[in-house]
Amino acid sequence: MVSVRDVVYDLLRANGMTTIFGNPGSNELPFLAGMPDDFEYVLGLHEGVVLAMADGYALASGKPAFINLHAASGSGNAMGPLTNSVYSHSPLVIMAGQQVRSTIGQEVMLANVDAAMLTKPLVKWACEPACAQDVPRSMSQAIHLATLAAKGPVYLSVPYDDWSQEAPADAGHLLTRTTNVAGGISAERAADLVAALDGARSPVLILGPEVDAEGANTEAVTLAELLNAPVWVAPSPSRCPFPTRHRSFRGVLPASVQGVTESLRGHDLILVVGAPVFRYHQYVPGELLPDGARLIHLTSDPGEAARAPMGESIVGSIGEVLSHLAGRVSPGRRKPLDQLPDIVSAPKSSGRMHPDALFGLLRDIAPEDVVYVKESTSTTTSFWAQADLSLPGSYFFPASGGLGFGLPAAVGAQLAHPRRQVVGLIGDGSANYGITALWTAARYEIPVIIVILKNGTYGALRWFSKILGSGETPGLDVPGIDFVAIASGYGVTATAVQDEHGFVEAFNAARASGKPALIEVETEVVEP
Ligand code: TZD
Ligand code: CA
Repeated sequence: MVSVRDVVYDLLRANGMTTIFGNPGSNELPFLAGMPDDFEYVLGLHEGVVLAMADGYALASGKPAFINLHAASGSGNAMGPLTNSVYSHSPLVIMAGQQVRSTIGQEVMLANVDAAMLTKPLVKWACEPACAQDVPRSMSQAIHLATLAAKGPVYLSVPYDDWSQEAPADAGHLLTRTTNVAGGISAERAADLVAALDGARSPVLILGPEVDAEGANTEAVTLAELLNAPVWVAPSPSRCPFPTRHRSFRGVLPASVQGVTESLRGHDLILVVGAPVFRYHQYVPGELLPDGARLIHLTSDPGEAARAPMGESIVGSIGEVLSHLAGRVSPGRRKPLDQLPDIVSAPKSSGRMHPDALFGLLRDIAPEDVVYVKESTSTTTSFWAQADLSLPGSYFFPASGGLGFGLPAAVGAQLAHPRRQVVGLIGDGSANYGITALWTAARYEIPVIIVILKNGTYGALRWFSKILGSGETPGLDVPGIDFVAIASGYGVTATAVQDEHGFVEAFNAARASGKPALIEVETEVVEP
């Protein structure tokens, strides 16, 4: 007999999802017991960490990730980090174990009451299959829906007595299914777009995370060079879509209405690619667009297109549209932009290290293909001023601003990238939301390097309270956390360093060890 469980393992295998990120409970045991040998189970000690590790893995690998959580309580623990996965369009298939079908209505212990409602505001789709025989097809639906543009997390609740049931005779069809979006652009619309770009006096490109997710960075460079146009990264970026030392690169747009409009003043055509229009943060009202500017928006996400407050949106495949434009826009219509000035590093200090100095040092000593996962919220300006990122997939940041992503996502990204060094740049506040990922890194010998920027405070909130004019606020300082002791407790080698020399030594030792490591650095408080 072929069971429902057999077919679901076959389906996961057929879709390349042989790593299971999870934290088990009684409802999940019948699925997990006797897991096939070609599967790997990665245990996380808290479901928020499980989810964020899987997210880092999915983002870094570009493949869907499978997550197994325990009932409602495990799912609830995962929902904080899940807010990020929605906006990073992470293809996550979350499966939660459910009590025996016939007992859910009685609300027995660990029944997930109204399971499909639980994660609904966040996921693309949530379902508890109507019967055991529909579990394989529902799992297939979950995988395809998570990976079709716009990608995103989905949620499936499966009663544990379903696993041993006989699978439907025709379930084999599911194993060879494929789904694709034919997301090109019509010839007519493409011609309009090329004409608009060719005819613009002063076009500007605003690039978002989807450009990097699609690996369309090279096409974006070609387009920027043909147009001789400046390039900004869209506000609140979760990825880096463009080489940061390219002469077109202008940095990250401020995350306020007024900040965006001021930065774009003088341009007559604003082309936004692969980002929402726009993901503002601080509320500084103003004109949505500079006078006389036309905004055209390319995205694969109908939701992003529909909710934008201005502009003309085109929904389609970013990669295809960008490569189409890069092959057709006329070169040499505007004069080349000036070369960028050299990066100015912060002067060496004897006390706490300035974040500029730390990021400048990393730029010089980290390998060229380093992957940064960053969750230190007050150091954004410092980071972008110092960064020299040129390869796709080099930078990840929590896409909804929900802390608890960074440290575990760095572990997940390192698992996905055996050949690239992943470095987590994590604030002494943020680290605590996902700290147990250190244990997973140690347990599975995942050689990630976690750098803790220890400034003793919730730096970004100090700055925010200034913006809001809200005055002195309780609960903003986090002094006295000993991350070296915590990391040692979880089995990760850790060092506190005092200066640049100490940092270089610790970083090189971590790299040579092939094991996870944590480096704690006392840093100056700066503003985002
Ligand atoms: N809780 C969660 C889950 N997400 C949040 N974004 C916050 C609380 C609020 N918050 C921010 O938005 S930034 C921040 C908090 C607490 C401070 C983070 O401190 P840090 O980084 O030490 O990690 P900086 O560089 O000192 O700001
Ligand atoms: Ca801090």
